[in-house]
Amino acid sequence: MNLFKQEDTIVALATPKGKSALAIIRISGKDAFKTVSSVFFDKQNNPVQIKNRTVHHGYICDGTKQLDEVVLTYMQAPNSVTGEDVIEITTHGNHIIIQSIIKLLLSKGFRTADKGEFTYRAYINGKMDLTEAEAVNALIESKTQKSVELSLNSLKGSLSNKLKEIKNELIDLFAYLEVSLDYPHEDIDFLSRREKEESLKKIIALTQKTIKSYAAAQILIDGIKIAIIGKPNAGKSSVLNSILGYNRAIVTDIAGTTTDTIEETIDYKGIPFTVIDTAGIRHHSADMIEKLGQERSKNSIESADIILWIIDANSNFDDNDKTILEFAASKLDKTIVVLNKSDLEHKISQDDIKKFCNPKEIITYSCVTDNNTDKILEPVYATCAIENFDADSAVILNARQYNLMLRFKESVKTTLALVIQADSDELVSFETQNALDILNEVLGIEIKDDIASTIFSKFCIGK
Ligand SMILES: Nc1nc2c(ncn2[C@@H]2O[C@H](COP(=O)(O)OP(=O)(O)OP(=O)(O)O)[C@@H](O)[C@H]2O)c(=O)[nH]1
Ligand SMILES: [Mg+2]
Repeated sequence: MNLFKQEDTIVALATPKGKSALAIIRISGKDAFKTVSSVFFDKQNNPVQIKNRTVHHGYICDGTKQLDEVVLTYMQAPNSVTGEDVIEITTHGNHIIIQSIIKLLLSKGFRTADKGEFTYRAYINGKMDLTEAEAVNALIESKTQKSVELSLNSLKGSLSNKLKEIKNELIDLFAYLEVSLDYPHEDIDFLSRREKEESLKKIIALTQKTIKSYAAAQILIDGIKIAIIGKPNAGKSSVLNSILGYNRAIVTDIAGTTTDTIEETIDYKGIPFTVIDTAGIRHHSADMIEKLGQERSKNSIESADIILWIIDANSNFDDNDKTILEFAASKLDKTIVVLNKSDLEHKISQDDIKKFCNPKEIITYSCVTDNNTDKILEPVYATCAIENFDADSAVILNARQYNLMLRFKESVKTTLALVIQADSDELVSFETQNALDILNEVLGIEIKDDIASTIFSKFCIGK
């Protein structure tokens, strides 16, 4: 990101590339008004007087050539999304038109915006803090209704407000400590030890609640990975197709039909479930392709949050099943066994399986007669443990915020220990300042340019 070139006026397509009814070209910077005014004309080819907070209709022209009939809005600095002069041009959603308008604006001295640069400018100009800027990105990336709600709440300031509440509590304490340091001979105890302790304990409790929100938020935002494993022909691909509700994977009665992993994501009760069908695992794999496929199956087991182990009820628990048991051994607490083909004669029962292993759960199922995949998905959902999660509360959205909040909590705990030990106010004050610095980093106050650059580079262009 061109962090040091804020004097540039930037332009980018804010809507996705490709054919669409409409597209929006976004411009921000000091030359936006003057330059766009010079290329914007009405039907009679007269320049249009662009007014603040007004929607205008007209034509973007390159000399005498009309490039497109457009609608344009102007938001004058500082009352705009970036805090600078912002113009949005709504064009027809044709790539040639969009490119010709952007090319024209670039020829007039604008620069193409870097990833996240509009949001970066909003942040730099105090329109939002870093947690709110990060919420913008989380919102765009949201895959389910629940993660949309979460990100939207953060964007409206739920996390930011909570952090500011914590910060104010800490600043109060810091102020008292500083005063007592500045006037050491005054015989006034501004804050008793008990009051200091109470204040710090309150901060720790608030911080802990916020930190706890991350696990649930991660599940809601990133979802969970579910690997379907089992020996060849157990019905893995059939289970995947049942879950998806359409025939995504090829199903045949030939053992070894699936040779590669097949990945699809569904939205189950607001959580993105990424379901991965894998190649059947055999005790002795035959050819090269099968070996490579099984290698991928093993990798899927390792990276999965939940394993659906499909066992064929119509077949004996054989060496192939035992090989799978070895692979999944360390993850049995995350393994749900699906005793499939239960419509056929049972050669193995739930009790037989329990003799071999102790998975999280065993479900009896049939891809032929059971048309209710909730039987499989509900136990998977239960493992996510998000029932009591309050999406309206302050929620940590990403690893950056999470790691900093852990550090913050440790720092406040150290401060509390110092207060309890009745250490000098100087030491307590020093540690309080350290905690405040960490909190400021979460909010993006006085952070280094390279940190900001890394954060905003994760955004898409035009945002
Ligand atoms: N009766 C019955 N047949 C099933 C059931 N599930 C799958 N099958 C059949 O079992 C055979 C194998 O199914 P697949 O879904 O291809 O099995 P797979 O585990 O993906 O097999 P590979 O990809 O070869 O490892 C097919 O003929 C399916 O129609 C079931 O619940 N009941
Ligand atoms: Mg298959």
